[in-house]
Amino acid sequence: MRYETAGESHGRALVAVITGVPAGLPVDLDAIDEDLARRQRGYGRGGRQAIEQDRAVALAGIRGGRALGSPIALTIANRDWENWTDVMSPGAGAGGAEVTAVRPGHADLPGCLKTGATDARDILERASARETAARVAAGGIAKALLRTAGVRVRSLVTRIGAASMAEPIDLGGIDHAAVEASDVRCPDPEVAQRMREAIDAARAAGESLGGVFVVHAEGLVPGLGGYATAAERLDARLAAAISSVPAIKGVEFGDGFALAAVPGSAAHDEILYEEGRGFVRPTNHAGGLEGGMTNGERLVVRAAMKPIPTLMRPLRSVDIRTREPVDASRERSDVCAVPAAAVVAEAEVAFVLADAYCAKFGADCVDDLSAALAAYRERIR
Ligand code: EPS
Repeated sequence: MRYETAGESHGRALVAVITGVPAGLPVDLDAIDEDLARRQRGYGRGGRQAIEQDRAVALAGIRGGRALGSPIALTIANRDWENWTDVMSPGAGAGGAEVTAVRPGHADLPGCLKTGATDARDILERASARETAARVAAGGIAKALLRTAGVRVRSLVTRIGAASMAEPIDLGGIDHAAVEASDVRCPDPEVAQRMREAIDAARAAGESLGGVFVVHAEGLVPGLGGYATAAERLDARLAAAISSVPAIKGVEFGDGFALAAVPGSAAHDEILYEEGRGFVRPTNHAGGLEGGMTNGERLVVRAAMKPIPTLMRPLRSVDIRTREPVDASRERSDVCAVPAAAVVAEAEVAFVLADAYCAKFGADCVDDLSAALAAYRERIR
């Protein structure tokens, strides 16, 4: 399974094209819309989310609630387009709302240098995290496939700025309903309140805030991915997918960087065998990944998001045209989008996992995939 997106933040619409989806896969567009709504939520979001009510419209590849096996095309309208037609219309003569005071931390400067643009709007319209709505829609197709395989991908936010949950976090004991009900995706009400206060303080100071989220997946069979070639290694593919989410600066699996400080006996997960359950591990330091493959335990991926680069109290910059010092440009933006990024990362993780299921069990027909998966489960008991 592969996806590609198109669309500018204030253009007419976003588009996602997903290929390699097994024929017959049940696709619930309402579930995709719910994920789009989850991405829009979050304490600390800016004015744009009040304008948009993201919904996926299927243009191709789905018939009667099932994938045809042909490329799936999904589109999400930008309601804000109505306010930007003079600036963003593809027709000759459109323009204005130019940005030359490039923002530190955004794609503005390297994007202009790379492409020769002298208006950072040509860059930022695409580099905007608005594009991640299309990724969430694409990830919805992956989640549909994972549902048939008994896999559930979830996320929570563990840190916003200085407000953090106590470690270690028991992912098996997480109240998922509390995460979904929380506007910061944090199940601990006391920490969630401190997160909100941190966001309020950042907003008042013209600042922005980053944080940490965890994406985890249950129900995975062992042996997804591969040890034999670099391209098959699932941790490498997951790291690439999550790092591709705007503003992600760090990714770790399981105990991650903390494993560097402990001896081997405290780092690895002993192997036990239980009749009926098969191979089990009393611990999960590895985060469900060994040798570039799933090992059947919960997949645990943690990522760090930097603070959003658009600051109402701007940093020093240079005008891209005059090379004169200026304050960086200010645009409507979010103060904190960590809860949204967690939902986007769910989609990215789901896509990598769904692709790994297709690679191992077949991508032509969903019933063949299910039969191959059942046979595999039986063999490895
Ligand atoms: C976003 C939409 C954008 C921003 C934000 C995320 O909409 P607008 O630019 O119209 O306010 O709110 O984008 C960024 C943080 C960014 O760096 O570009 C969204 O839908 O997620």
